[in-house]
Amino acid sequence: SSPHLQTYEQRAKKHGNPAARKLLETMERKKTNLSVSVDVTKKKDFLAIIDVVGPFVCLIKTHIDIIEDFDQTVIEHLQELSVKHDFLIFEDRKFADIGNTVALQYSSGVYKISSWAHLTNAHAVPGPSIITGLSSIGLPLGRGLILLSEMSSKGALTTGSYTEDAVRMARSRRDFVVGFIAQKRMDGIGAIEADDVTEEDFLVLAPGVGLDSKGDAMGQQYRTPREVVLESGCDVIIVGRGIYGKSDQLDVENVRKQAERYRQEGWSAYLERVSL
Ligand code: BMP
Repeated sequence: SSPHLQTYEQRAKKHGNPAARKLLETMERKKTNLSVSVDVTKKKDFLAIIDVVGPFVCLIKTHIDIIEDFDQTVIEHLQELSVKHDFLIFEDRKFADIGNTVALQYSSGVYKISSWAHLTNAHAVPGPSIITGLSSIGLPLGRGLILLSEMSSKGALTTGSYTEDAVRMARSRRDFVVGFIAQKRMDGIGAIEADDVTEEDFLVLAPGVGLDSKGDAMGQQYRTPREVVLESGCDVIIVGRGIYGKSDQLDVENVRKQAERYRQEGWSAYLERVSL
């Protein structure tokens, strides 16, 4: 049956990529398909939010380049928290250049993303060479790549044949590409008869998730965990402001409450889905 009707545990056993396998195992063990996107600019707030939501998530999503007071201790603490709370790390870098450049951006510079992020992502726009470049660094380290095949923002150009071509790119590199940023499952999309799609299991990570708001003033659009997981078959819900609210007024107790609430919503939608 289609991967989204199988349990995360069943899928973990069959997955060929170590980062995807570890993520699926973590989801099953902690009973969570929640990823929190920690988009704040101070390292103190960044680490405080992660310490509070850690018990409720399978994956922490970062934009490491928005932290104003970044230094190497941010990564050290992030890694300590990932062990303490048992979650994986996903740097939402959205690479979008030629293979040689993305290989350097992934491995080098200030952030050395490949040394600490289990997952990172890339736009499909440069074509297959972006996967060649990133995999030359990430594959030996056991990392996984997520391709953006759809975006959550109003008017996104990631539709139709672009989405199909992105899925085709992923299909030809299943050793390294483990899933998509998308709004729905991509099973069989763009496949031609010669493609064997029966063995493919792409994880679908869905941003644009919120319970109390339909969007923001800059084009973001929100759907509920139930819409995303049950109706659209996505595997991981990515929630940012829905959990930490306004970062200049951090209310730690409320952050904990919201993380538990989204975990519960996402997990019950998953349970309903696999029991269909
Ligand atoms: P929020 O829940 O606060 O709207 O945050 C969503 C997060 O997901 C942001 O970090 C954004 O960069 C990311 N994201 C998105 O919203 N839509 C996409 O299509 C792809 C993303 O990575």
